[in-house]
Amino acid sequence: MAVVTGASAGIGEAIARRLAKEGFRLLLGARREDRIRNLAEELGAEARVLDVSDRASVTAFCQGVEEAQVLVNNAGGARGADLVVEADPERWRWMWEVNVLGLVQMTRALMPALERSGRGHIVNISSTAGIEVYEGGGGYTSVKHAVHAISQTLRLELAGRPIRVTEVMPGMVKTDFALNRYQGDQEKADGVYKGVTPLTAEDVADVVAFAVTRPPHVDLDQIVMRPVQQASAYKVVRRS
Ligand code: NJP
Repeated sequence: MAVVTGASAGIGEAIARRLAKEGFRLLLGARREDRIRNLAEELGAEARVLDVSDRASVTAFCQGVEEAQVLVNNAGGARGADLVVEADPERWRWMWEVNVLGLVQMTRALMPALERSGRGHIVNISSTAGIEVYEGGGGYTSVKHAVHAISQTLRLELAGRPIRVTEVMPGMVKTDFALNRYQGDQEKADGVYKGVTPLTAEDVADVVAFAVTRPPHVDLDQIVMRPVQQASAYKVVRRS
């Protein structure tokens, strides 16, 4: 079985669709119940409401999961683009609770099930923001740097056990990510992708599918992927 968090939209939804095609049984989680239920019905999967930042919700979600081969920690995102000296603590708290503590809580809760599968695989969807910084990105880059550090630490701590850890680090992907980051400001969100052919959620799902279908002795540690027009957070060559 594969468990996907944040499967109600964007990259998580695309991963769910792709892993279903690869033949995985799926357990899908997110807060928007109608969306995950519809998707689960379409894919013949199971859906449960999940707020990764809420310990009780994580416990309830993972209840009864005896065996899981794959856990995709995808739930996450950015809120705002505050300068560090103007950081809004509520926005930063949201980013830390979902991207970092949510990932840790899910990983901890499913560890016995991953181990029982005999070939567990944790896939953390982090970001190029986990290895780069930019002005106004302090909140988001710090949480994804934390995901980067945790992924590497996990790999050390799990060495010798049958569990792989893959960190997928995408650059710009066209989803609701920017719209959510800028609290529904469509113009601002559109500006992020202006003049660029961004990655699609399916591009990321493709890479996740590749990683989880390698033979069990092969661990793809880190996969960095970007649109060709985005050489770094700083260097995006836009069509005029
Ligand atoms: O974003 P979006 P993406 N508990 O906003 C869920 C990373 N990334 O698909 O709960 C459980 O369309 C939310 O579901 P819901 C990014 O940091 C992206 O682009 O129903 N789930 C929805 O399904 C993130 O880690 C880009 O609202 C929660 C999903 O998360 C991952 O890719 C670039 C939740 C967000 O879907 C997927 O983001 C990059 C909670 N508490 C990394 N809170 C990019 N798009 O450019 C949210 O480098 N969700």
